[in-house]
Amino acid sequence: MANQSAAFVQKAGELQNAFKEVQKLFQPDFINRWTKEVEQYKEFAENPVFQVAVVGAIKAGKSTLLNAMLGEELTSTEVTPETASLTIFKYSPENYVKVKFLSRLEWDELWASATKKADSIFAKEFQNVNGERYVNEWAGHKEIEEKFSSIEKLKTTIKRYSSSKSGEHYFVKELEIGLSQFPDFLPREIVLVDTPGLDDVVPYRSEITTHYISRANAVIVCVNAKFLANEQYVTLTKVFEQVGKGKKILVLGTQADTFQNPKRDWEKQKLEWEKYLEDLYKDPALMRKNLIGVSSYIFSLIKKLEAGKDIPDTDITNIAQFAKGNEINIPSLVSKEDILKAAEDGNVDMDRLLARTQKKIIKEKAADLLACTNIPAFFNALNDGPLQDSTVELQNDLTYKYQSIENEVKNQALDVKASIEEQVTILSGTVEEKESAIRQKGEEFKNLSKYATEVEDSFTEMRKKVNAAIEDVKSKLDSELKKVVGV
Ligand SMILES: Nc1nc2c(ncn2[C@@H]2O[C@H](COP(=O)(O)OP(=O)(O)OP(=O)(O)O)[C@@H](O)[C@H]2O)c(=O)[nH]1
Ligand SMILES: [Mg+2]
Repeated sequence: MANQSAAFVQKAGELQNAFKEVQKLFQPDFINRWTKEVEQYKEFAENPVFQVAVVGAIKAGKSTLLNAMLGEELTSTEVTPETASLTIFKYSPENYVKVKFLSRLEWDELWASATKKADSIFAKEFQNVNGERYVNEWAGHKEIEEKFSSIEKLKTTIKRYSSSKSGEHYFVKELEIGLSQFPDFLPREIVLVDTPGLDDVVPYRSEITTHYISRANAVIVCVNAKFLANEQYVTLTKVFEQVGKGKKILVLGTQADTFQNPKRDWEKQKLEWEKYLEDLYKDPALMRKNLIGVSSYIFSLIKKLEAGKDIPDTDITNIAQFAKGNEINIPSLVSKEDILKAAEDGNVDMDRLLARTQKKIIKEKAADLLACTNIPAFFNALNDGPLQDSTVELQNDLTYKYQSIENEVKNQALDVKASIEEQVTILSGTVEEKESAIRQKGEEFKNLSKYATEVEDSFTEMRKKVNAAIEDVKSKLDSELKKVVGV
């Protein structure tokens, strides 16, 4: 991959040099546009990435899923709308956070979009954090980049710029997070992207996600496993329209642990969803493979226990309940020995004792329980599906993007060349030929009464385009023109 990308970086560099040459000869307006486009392409070719977007309605559990994938609580999860900007996670030898802010103009657009409705929640929340006093400092703020050796400090900074409780977060356009500990199961070229809810009350934010989807190489759509209503179906339809290939889309029924009986209820629900998704996937086998009910929250809790970290007793109860629904027995009994031991220590707290006992059993049965969360199945489906040919896809992306730039540049260059050649032919032709060219121009403008002026205009236009290199020919023509058209 590195060699191929270096070759494309070189090609992009060659294009840029060619632009500089053309720029010296003429100043066509498209050159600036192309220079910018090739610059962006070069950045991509220098560091090609395969983008995996996590999208869905607000509160679907997107951030919780990303935390499960990343093995750390990096993104803010809350019961109230939380993710307001694109948050990009990628591998990096050093941990870092890069924050891009909205320009003043973009902030004004967001504000207008957020306060369109008279009783805007956004405006109220903004007032609650005294947002007005942040505007001057943060709208249009220059990009910030900080490096971190400690993951805890990195988390604090992420929270500062992404949590809806902070004033700054309103002005953040994009957060990029570099992680030295990137999940083993993901290729290094992958970037994971957390997105604002597709149904965010602020249209400006939901549009960020809609636009982003078409750029992503793979999309994970999170839909609360309990609710597949018309709204979610519309969302899914939009995602399929934007992405095109069903192979690149995984649909996750999230928070599946909240079913009374997670396994059985999800199986039933899945059959129901399949009726809707069949039309979108157009391939029943692929649909069944890419539609998975997951319990990210439970997965992360068990992983924490496995890593020797503690979790609240209420979460132990949640896991025990989840286990029961999956026919894994975590008894609600405390052994006699434990009670006697606690009595010796003079502290018999039955709830605590039960949690401790259950925690031990959960750890013993961790592998089975993790499998029931379906997160491992989701990782497999991601690797076998959308990520399977990520390197080939990236290579195709590099080639395709380069070719489309090259083609457009070529076409535009050919247009300019043809127009210059035409002018040079006329300029160096005989008087008769010039007369005939003028006559031809005259034909083109025959419906216009001021034809003579138009002919002159068109020659003025030509004169502008023809550069100093043919200056001498032009001056000869000027005098000859005078003879022909008398100006
Ligand atoms: N029980 C359970 N709760 C979950 C699960 N996933 C998410 N939640 C809870 O659902 C709420 C929303 O989760 P988030 O991950 O913040 O959802 P989100 O889609 O990122 O939300 P926004 O960024 O605000 O749009 C939080 O209170 C989570 O703890 C899950 O698998 N099981
Ligand atoms: Mg979120």
